[in-house]
Amino acid sequence: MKIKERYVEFVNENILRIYEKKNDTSLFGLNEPERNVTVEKRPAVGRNADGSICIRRNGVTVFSEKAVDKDHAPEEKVNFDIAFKEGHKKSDNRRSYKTRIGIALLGEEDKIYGLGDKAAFLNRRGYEYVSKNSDDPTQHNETYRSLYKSVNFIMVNHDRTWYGVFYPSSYECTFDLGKHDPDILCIYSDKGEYDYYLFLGDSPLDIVRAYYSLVGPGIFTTMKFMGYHQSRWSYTDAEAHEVVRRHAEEDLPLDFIHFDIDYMDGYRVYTVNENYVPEFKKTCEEFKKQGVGVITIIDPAVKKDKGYSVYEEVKKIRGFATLKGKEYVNEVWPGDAVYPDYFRKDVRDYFKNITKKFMEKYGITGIWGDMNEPASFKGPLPEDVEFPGDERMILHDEAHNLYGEYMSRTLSESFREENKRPTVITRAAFATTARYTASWNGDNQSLWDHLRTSLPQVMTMNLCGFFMNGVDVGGFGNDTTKELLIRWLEADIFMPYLRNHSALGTKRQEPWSFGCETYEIYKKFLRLRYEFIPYLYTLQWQAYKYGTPMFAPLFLYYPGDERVKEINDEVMVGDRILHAPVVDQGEKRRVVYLPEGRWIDYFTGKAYDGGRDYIVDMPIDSTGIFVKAGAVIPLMKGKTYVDPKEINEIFVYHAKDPEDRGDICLPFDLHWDDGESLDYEKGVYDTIRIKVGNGKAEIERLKNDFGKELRFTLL
Ligand code: MIG
Repeated sequence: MKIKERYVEFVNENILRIYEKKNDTSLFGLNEPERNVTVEKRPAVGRNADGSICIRRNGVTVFSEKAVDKDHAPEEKVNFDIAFKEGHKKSDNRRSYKTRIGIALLGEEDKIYGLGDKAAFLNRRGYEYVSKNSDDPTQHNETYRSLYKSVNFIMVNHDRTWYGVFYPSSYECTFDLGKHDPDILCIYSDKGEYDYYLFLGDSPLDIVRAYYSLVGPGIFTTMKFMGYHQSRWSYTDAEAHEVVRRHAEEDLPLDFIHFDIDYMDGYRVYTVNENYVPEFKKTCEEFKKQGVGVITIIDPAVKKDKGYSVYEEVKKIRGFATLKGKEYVNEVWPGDAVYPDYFRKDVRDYFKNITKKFMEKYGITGIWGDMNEPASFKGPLPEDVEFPGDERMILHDEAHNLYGEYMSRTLSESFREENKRPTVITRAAFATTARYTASWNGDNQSLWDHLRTSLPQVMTMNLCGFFMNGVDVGGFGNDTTKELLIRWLEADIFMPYLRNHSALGTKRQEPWSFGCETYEIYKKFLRLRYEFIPYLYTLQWQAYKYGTPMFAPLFLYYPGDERVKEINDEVMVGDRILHAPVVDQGEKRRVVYLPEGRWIDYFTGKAYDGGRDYIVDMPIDSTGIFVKAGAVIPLMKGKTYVDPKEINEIFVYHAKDPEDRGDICLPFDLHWDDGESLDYEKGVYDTIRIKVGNGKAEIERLKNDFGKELRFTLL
């Protein structure tokens, strides 16, 4: 097959751009990483017989394109119908794709990771996915092709070699990961160009970081945000008070309570229904005094309603999307609704300002952005709905996957302007969206399957630069059970964003919903979470700063170990904690694989030799936390909410190996700052190296620009 002119551009020694015609990336702006490539360090670029590109590194072929013809194209078939109500149409027309990028899968054992929030396992080989943000609430599983986020980044492992590919287009595209031909991975698009980034490196961490240098940096949230969030669709004022009261009475940690759509007046965004939440301002103030922040949901679509100020004011600046020049109307929660054109600066400014005013008026701490795929109850928005952005007309087909990003960006600006870190959460996202917001993975269900899925899903989001991500603990849809709720909290206890949330009409799943035993176990684990906050906060810092995932698959740290490449139910929390929770109903023990080295059971102190499987007992009130022998971990104690001003003492846990007399120590560099402002961007923070020697904690201040005084006590 004849191949058109194809260019290879070296961005640096780890990043190449291969293209026939470049995609227009102006709407999401990728970074320009430093161009430092020297001739000696360049990988060798060759051409296959058909003219396609292949790459050799250190004398080994690590990457090879493979031309694919038109007939290779998969069928567009959508496997749901339950969701018709929310406007998801079936379309099963066969399409021919303008762009077909083919990449050879060099071995039968090659693994493919990535693609953001897609369910349900780490390795996606053999499946097909579509990047088109969707809010379809049908049960998310491994054959489910589109979810809320379009993160066009994959990472491929062949033997000991790794590479990554990013497809930089916001138009719909399809990833056929060896479904139609087991030896070929294909990226198809009708409107995107033949253009992709290729990431090379010696390890998966190199690849992940190279990708992050292009799309990052991700959000760095407040320390408080890493506390526990309790939510439900939709708390009334009285219910919210009950939640806060019970948490306070029992010293059960809590940092945020969420108000879902019913707090609004007729689902009009930026209004409050005084019947549902009377004296909302007073409520927010009272909660704040108890250390609990309020997060309110905001949907993008605005009720089409004469006299409603948001509608009228945005209309005045012609700030809503149009179709053939006329205001485009679809339906969402408030009934007839219109879509803000966040692609325009004046519209963003308007929403930035009302967000600020709204939060100030009531004392709201954060905003939870939902329905920003954007969702539409009366069928999808036509591809030619117009967002007349600032510089050019943007049609919905290009805007769709970026809509959540532009909304999140708007919301986050409301915080940044006041030197505050954004407390913003989004459902929909594109590859670059983590720059502005934390995220959650939408409407899972109270199913054991979805508990299991939560781990690879959040690990994968972390590989893709979305560190501050989480799922609805306990499951959103359907009824949870006592055992499922307990195991879910245990399993997700180190998730960067930790929120219990459930849907209208489902069994309640607050910590006390299943009686005493559940309550006690819940308490034990929430307290454990809070103990680890100094550690988790530092991991978030390392993630933000260096692109190192904080919630990672084992292969990231042990890429040479074949055994770990498909472990979906164990997580590395940083480089030194391995968490292996029970994720199956009725299980009281589980197989735990520990990679090379020595590992210490956090609860019992028992030491294990790595490189093999163990069967470990885990009754209902326990989970498997294993710490690398010698590792130091900074903890805090006795806190039921996170206020960095009130943290004065760090407790130092040292994973002492009972068989080690030499006092092996793996130091830890604690990150500390004010926990809430953007001053860290100006270098106002501390880096404190913690070591253990002579039976006590030894401290070395590597950087002291914040100058926090902390006591360090060895446990
Ligand atoms: O169409 O606001 O994913 O967390 O509770 C459903 C109500 C709308 C979907 C979100 C969910 C939220 C719910 N929302």
